[in-house]
Amino acid sequence: MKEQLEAIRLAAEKGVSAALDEKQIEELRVKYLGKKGELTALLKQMGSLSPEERPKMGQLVNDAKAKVEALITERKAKLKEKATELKLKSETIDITLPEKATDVGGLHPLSIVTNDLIDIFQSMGFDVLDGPEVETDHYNFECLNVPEDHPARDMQDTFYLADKILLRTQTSAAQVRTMETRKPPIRIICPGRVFRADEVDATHSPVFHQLEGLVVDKGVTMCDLMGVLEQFAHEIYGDSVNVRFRPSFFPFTEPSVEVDVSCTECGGKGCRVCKGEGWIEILGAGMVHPNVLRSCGIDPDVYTGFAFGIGIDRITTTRYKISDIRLLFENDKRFLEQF
Ligand code: 2U9
Repeated sequence: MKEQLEAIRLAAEKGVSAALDEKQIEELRVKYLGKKGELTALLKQMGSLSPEERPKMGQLVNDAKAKVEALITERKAKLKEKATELKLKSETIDITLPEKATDVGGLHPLSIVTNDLIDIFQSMGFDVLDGPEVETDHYNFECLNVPEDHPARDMQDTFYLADKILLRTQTSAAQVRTMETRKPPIRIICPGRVFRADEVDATHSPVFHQLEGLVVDKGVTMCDLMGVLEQFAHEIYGDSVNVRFRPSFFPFTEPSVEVDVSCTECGGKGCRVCKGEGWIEILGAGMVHPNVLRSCGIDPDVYTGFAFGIGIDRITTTRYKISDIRLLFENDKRFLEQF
């Protein structure tokens, strides 16, 4: 039995030190130490030994079991360490590798143009302000001298949300709110989204963008209006364009003008872009109507002012030769990536 024990112990030690993974180790543990294992079987044969030999042999088998057990534990730990080492090696990050290319976003063309307009007016000393998109009839129409029966108030033209609550049709409402709280001198611009119930086509959208400006002080004249807007036109279209002022009408300004620049495409000769006119309209403006100043608590006998409104979408489409305004609102990456 002693030789048998020695043979089993040697075979177990050989097997354990040759095992390559935890699965093989487990198989060996079952083979030698399990319930039906070879060493356990030896213990079961003890009954056939003499009472003197039994404790000696029992001790030898138990020693062999303990030794094999210890070998298995040691080999298991070693294999685990090796596996961890391999795993760490395979998971090492090579920080010298170039990073994966990612898509970098850019500014929307409307934002580019809005920022340019803001820069121009800020350099002339204008403050930039914001206002609510949901407005009241009072600020959007009444204070701006737009009478009750004016077509602009029609449900067809204005998005009403409730009685006398609407989506602003112009950013002037924000400027009225400013005039109520700030006293002259006032020099402000208000860029933002405005809403009109227009049918959608290549040149009309129910959501569009305006930048309106307002100057109020003692002694402000039409000459100030013309100087500021001529300077603006030259900054945005270049010094070579001609600027002209045409009489017009708006309820909130008197007198009112529309401002044109000589066609940037043909230089004024007449082409497809300017529809043969030689001129392109860029904005509307005028001296603030005395009724508007009065409704904002400013005495029109003491103060005068001028105001202007620029369609940002139109400046954007002409600058980038965009043939359809809808492209500005569709968020098609193929379009946006060009700016
Ligand atoms: C106050 C008083 C008056 C702002 C003005 C215009 C003329 C104008 C259009 C330009 C293109 C609207 O987006 S558009 O269709 N705007 O022609 N806007 S004067 O007048 C004001 C502003 C604020 C307190």
